[in-house]
Amino acid sequence: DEAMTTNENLSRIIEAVIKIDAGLLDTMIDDALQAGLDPLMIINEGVTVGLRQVGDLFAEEEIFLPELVQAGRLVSKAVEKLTSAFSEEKTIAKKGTFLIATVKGDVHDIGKILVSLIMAASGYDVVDLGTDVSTDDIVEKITELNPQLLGLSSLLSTTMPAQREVIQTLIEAGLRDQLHVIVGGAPVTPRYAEEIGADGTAENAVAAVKLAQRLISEKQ
Ligand code: B1M
Repeated sequence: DEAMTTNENLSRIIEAVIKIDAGLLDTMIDDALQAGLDPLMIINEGVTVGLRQVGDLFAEEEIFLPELVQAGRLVSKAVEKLTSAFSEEKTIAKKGTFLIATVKGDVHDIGKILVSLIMAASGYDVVDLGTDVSTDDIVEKITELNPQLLGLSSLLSTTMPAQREVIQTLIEAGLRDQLHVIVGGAPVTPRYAEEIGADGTAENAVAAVKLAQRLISEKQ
């Protein structure tokens, strides 16, 4: 049964991530690709599900920081491998510039990289400023590049206020109206996005592309 095979492949991948076993994960990903699973499905329903469970184990103190770091590296590598096909995709008509950063104080970047890759594959010129980026650096880049879209990623409840700070600073600088701001990251909710004056949030990379499309096509 086809569905059975897909689920089995995905649960083996999840298991390999939880075990933080690089060799096993590599084999399981190859098996899944061989079975015809879509790389994006492997990322969304396999490796990142496993990583979230690793995060839960960390929160429950079942594992500690070294394991969390290892799991992060393992998944970064897997995502890199699974998305290498995207960057080889043919260039399509450019839709605009998307500036993205993980906010000040926050070094989580796996989600941001995924969003960047999918946005780039969808025709946006992506400028990724990296992680732990100060509000001043973000605003400076906006002045320099004049992007249509700004993406702010935050994975920590302690760094979410930096998303608000960036938007406030843009308002004060008179720059807010010239671009759309998308905020994201696991703790970000639609309600929070609205509260801080963002144009929206997306729960994953594909949803981010859809949101960007909608914002760009709305009359500005
Ligand atoms: Co950290 N960490 N971590 N961590 N870590 C979390 C976020 C945590 C929830 C784990 C937990 O305790 N359960 C917790 C935060 C608790 C909280 O604030 N509420 C936490 C903590 C506490 C910490 C440290 C403080 C631990 C410590 O040092 N004691 C520390 C902080 C470091 C810092 O930033 N200053 C820390 C460090 C790390 C590592 C470096 C070890 C590593 C990151 C490696 C890396 O990124 N290169 C790490 C990891 C791996 C995680 C978990 C396990 C996984 C995050 C991840 O990559 N997920 C995470 C647990 C969790 O999220 N439940 C956790 C996969 C990724 C694809 O999903 O990032 O959510 P995500 O991105 C998604 C969507 O959110 C969305 O699309 C993406 C793709 O689907 N999205 C956007 C993301 N950005 C978007 C932007 C958009 C739109 C959509 O538009 C702009």
